[in-house]
Amino acid sequence: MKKRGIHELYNSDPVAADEELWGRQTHPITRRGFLTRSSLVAMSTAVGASIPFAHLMPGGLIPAALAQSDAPFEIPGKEGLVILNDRPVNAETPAHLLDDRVTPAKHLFVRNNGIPPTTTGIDADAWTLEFGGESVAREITLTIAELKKQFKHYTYQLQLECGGNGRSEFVPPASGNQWSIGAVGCPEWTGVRLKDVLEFVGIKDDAVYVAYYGADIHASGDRNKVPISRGVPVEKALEDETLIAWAMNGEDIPPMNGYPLRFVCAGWPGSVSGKWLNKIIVRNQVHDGPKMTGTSYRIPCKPVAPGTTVPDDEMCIIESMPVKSLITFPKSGIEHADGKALSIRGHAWAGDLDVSEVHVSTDFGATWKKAALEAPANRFAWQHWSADVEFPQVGYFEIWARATDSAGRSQPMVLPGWNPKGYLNNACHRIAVQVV
Ligand SMILES: Nc1nc2c(c(=O)[nH]1)N[C@H]1C(S)=C(S)[C@@H](COP(=O)(O)O)O[C@H]1N2
Ligand SMILES: [Mo]
Repeated sequence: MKKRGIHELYNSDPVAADEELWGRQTHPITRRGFLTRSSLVAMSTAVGASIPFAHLMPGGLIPAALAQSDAPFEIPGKEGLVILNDRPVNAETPAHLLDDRVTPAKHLFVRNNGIPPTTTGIDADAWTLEFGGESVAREITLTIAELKKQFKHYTYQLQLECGGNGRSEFVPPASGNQWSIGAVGCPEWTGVRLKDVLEFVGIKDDAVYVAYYGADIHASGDRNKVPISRGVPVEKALEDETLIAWAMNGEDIPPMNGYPLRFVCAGWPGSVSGKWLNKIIVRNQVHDGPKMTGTSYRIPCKPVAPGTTVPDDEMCIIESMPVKSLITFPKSGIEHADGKALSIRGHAWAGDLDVSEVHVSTDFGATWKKAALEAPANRFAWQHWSADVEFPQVGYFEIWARATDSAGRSQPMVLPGWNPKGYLNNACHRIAVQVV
């Protein structure tokens, strides 16, 4: 059986795939919970090689060679991204296409909650940004041309990660786009500091929150509803790196990523970075716009057992994203010649914090080797890491990467705390390597 065939089968219908591939076995193998002693032979067959470190593999682990998908999808200008949903459009980036130090426009994921506005042919300089809310001193409107003229420009490399990145791993499953690992990117953004603009507009002493509205339309088509309007506490909003941006990587922001203007507030869930930005409000209370309440971008304040129904007043808004890393080279599933070291690399990031260390393992986490780690280009930029690894013999191996943040917290090897909507999965990324 060809590996490709298994990929396709599993991507289209995991249950049917399990039946077709393993139906005649006494102990059927499910995609979630792959490994039991009895399935070892079947698993080796499926990955096309023996697995020398099989005895170290945690029970229930699906080999990365089978768990990952790179089925092609085309959005103009976003070639190679994997579609998760087309209404609204959501597409993630396979890890190996995130190898660039600065994420190119074509490889930045797309996460839409509603219908994007049509912006082709508009006069971007005339696009307006309105200021309002109970705690704003002056209700004024500025055009992009005025923003560009009146305030100092800043360029920062800022990481953007959807709070639901990694959702597909949760058991019981969480509804929503089944992101695997690619709802993240780190382009360079150019714009003005929100704090400079808010200093000009003026905020009242009772201000506690700053929130955005965008020009996209609710998925139902109802113009009285907005798809999403989120915000952050004033202190986070006023950080140096919080931008009102009109450019990404020195060019117009791509249409699907918020052209002509977006809010960029790095380190927190991507949902706080409003696209097609047309209004900023300063609030005297925690913002209560769509996707601020209930189970949206909120997690149980205290850990709960998987599947628990959590009362509303025991849910807390997600703030800084947890430490995480990606292996961006090589691509999962490569063949590597026995006896030679393999140079691997990737990025790591840690929400509001820095990454202090990255370790890699080739034996399912039994032993770890420290990787070389670079400083970030600026605060909130992901950090590049690299390492050389060796394999003791031919066979199926996995490379795992684990980052540690400046507060000493590391990525878990297994799924972290369950929550109703499947946020904040920062489990280690892993790739498959066939040593031949
Ligand atoms: N106006 C608007 N802003 C938005 C969204 C949206 O649907 N509409 N999605 C948010 C979410 S959930 C994420 S993760 C990021 C995704 O940004 P990207 O599509 O540029 O990658 O945008 C955020 N900003
Ligand atoms: Mo998101």
